[in-house]
Amino acid sequence: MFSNKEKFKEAFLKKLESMYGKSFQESTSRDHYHTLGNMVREYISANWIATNERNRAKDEKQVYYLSIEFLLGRLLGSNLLNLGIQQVVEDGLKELGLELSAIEEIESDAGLGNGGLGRLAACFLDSLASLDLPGHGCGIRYKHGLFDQKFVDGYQVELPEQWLRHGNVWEVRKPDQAVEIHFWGKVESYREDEKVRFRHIKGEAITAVPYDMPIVGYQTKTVNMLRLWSAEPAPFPIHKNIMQYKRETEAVSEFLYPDDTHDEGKILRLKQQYFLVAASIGSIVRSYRKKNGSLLDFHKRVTIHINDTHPVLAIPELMRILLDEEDMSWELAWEITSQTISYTNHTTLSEALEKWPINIFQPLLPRIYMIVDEINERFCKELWNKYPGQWGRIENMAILAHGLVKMAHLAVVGSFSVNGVAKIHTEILKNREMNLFYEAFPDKFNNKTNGITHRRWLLKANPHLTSLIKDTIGIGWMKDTTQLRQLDAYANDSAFLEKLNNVKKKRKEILGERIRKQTGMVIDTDSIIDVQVKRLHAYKRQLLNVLHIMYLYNKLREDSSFTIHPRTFIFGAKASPGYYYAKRVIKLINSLAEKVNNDPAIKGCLKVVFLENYRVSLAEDIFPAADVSEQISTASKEASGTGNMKFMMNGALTIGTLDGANIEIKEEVGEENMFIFGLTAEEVLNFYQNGGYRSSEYYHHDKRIQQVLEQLINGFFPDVHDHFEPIHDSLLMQNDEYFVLKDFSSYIDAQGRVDTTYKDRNRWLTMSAKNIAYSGFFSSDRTIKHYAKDIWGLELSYSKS
Ligand code: 26V
Repeated sequence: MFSNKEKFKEAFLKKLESMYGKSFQESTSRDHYHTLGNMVREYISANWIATNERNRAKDEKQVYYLSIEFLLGRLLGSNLLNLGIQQVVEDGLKELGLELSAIEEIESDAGLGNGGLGRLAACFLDSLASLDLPGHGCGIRYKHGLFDQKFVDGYQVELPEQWLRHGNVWEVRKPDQAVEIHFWGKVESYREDEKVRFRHIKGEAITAVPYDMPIVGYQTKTVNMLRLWSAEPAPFPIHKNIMQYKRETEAVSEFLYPDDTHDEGKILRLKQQYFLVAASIGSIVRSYRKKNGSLLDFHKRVTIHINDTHPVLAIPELMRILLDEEDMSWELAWEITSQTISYTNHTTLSEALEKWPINIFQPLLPRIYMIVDEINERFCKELWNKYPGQWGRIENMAILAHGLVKMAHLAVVGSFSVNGVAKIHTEILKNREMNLFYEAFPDKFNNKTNGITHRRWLLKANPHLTSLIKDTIGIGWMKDTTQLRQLDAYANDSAFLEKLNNVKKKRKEILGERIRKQTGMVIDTDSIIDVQVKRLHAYKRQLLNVLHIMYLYNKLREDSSFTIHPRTFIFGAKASPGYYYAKRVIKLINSLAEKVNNDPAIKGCLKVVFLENYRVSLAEDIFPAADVSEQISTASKEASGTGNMKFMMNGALTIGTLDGANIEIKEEVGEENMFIFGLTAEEVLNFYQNGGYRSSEYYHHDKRIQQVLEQLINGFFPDVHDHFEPIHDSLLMQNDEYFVLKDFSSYIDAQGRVDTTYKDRNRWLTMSAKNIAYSGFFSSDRTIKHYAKDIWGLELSYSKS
């Protein structure tokens, strides 16, 4: 049906009629979307079945990527692209008077993630399938993804997200493969065959129903699986009020937690974590048993990868199955479990490390707690033998301590591999945050620098740049992004640079049009488009960006000799609903926009745009249009960042600190092709360790700082009274934890270099070309090949390693 446009048109019209019983004339865009979506899913199904059969028949190791988040975005466009039928569909629809891009717009984003961690999981799935690797996702089918963000008078308001309102064409519900999960209750011991055994009784059961989504590889026949679990009431008698039971059960997969949450210890969150783990492992073990019988070689044929600590209960859950259901000895069960699990850490921020109070954990998961307790007991004994008498060390490494279950400790102890997500992050893990564990188990630790799928973030998001690259160096880079380096030969070729300039201009116009439709604002597409898009968090320092804009505004008003190339500052960011500080920064950005955008005195040289509801589909229009990529975290705090890679691949130049993967960007493209500023991670960590930073000194010695800080509290923003006082105070009274004032001056200098460089169009374009040329390293294909080879022990059979 997709072999040529005539066949496609015919099949499309037939499908439309059979699905809706309507004529083409009467049909709506939504009908078109659902028709096309269903056709594509059916088209995928033959390869999906074949991949499943191959996996069942062959003795190949399977990887399961367990993640509490998968931030997929829209799937129609990426599926068409990966299947290689985009053009046929586009042409066929055109002849019917329909625009494919308009139909794609109907799809809701699958926004089952907060940010970097969830989007990384989605990029990894794309790479796994595209590299023909047997790797599957396991997650939760949240009824509501991350909240929708609205601004009301410049303040963030959260609305429930509704991605399933019109159904989901990509999923297949499999009620016959449901798994039962037990919470609460108690553990009973009994004797059988001279052994003490345990059973979990009087628990409350809930049913986990899988919804499977196909993950299509690019130009391959592989179709992997993303299995998302939905919580439903179990079909048997219960002692509780039935309405209450139904409500409580369904609540488990109702909402994605807006992570960065400061509301710790929420029992529902722990329920979600065990729900994901028990359902996933239950179904993995079931299909493994069906194929292999015994679980003795489980670790040789299965790897379960845990994306951060949220799925860490995979460790005690697998132990439970091996001990209680398979009747294995502790030693054997532990050998198999710890050789099955691998773990990625995504942050060193101490407030983000998960710890659960035992008094919440134990009653909810009594058998799992017993097992964790025993893991801890044995681990502490092992440490005692290794480090006799070193109580302090053992206390700091224990899994259970001070009434808490420390999830990261459990993850390190129960896995065979621990990896960080960029070089510097892994070094900080090894030498600081997890140093004691590194000393005890140095061989477990390794680095896997993050990547992004160039298919979504370049081929799909930026077809204009894609065709320029194709016209220039051919198509080899599409399967092997390191070949983008061939573009370096064109970095001084004026004909190429002119085309690159035209592409950027075109993409700015597309973004400009979207901004006009969404906000009514008109942006200058000849201005420098300077973008910071990411979650709002103090360590990411959106505030540094804001204070710099305030400085520019003041300078432009006060110093008539000061000129800059016009700049449009674009922000996109959601703040966690309970993160009041971050919400004040949102209001500050909106207040600043109001002020700057309505002041004729600055003659259109500055504009500030804060786009509502930043999400994957919006991001796809933002990255291609950007000139400047803001990556300005306090050094040492951003584990990797992945937006930085998307900007680079689309030819934006980075202004950033030496943090996360910015460091590897620098290694690839060279410091001369970016704008580095600020404290290094080592300097930051030294300040934290030894003190010596006094933010007030920077205030007193720098008039520019004095002025912008005063403006936060002196009525400069007339509508807010004292709303920004906590921001002001965090910088002065609380000694500026994130070194905003310390880095302010060097940031202004770096922004000055951005301005000067941009004015030299050829130089800028050369730098932009070089950024694209050296971005190939950041394809998630590279990352996944390294995971496959070094951690998972998969054969890269069809792909080059
Ligand atoms: C969670 C929390 C929770 C408590 C309050 C503070 C806080 C701050 C951050 C987080 C996020 C933790 C996990 C995460 O999303 N990490 C991100 O993972 C990306 C993919 O590896 C990486 O690129 C980002 O640098 C990293 O922040």
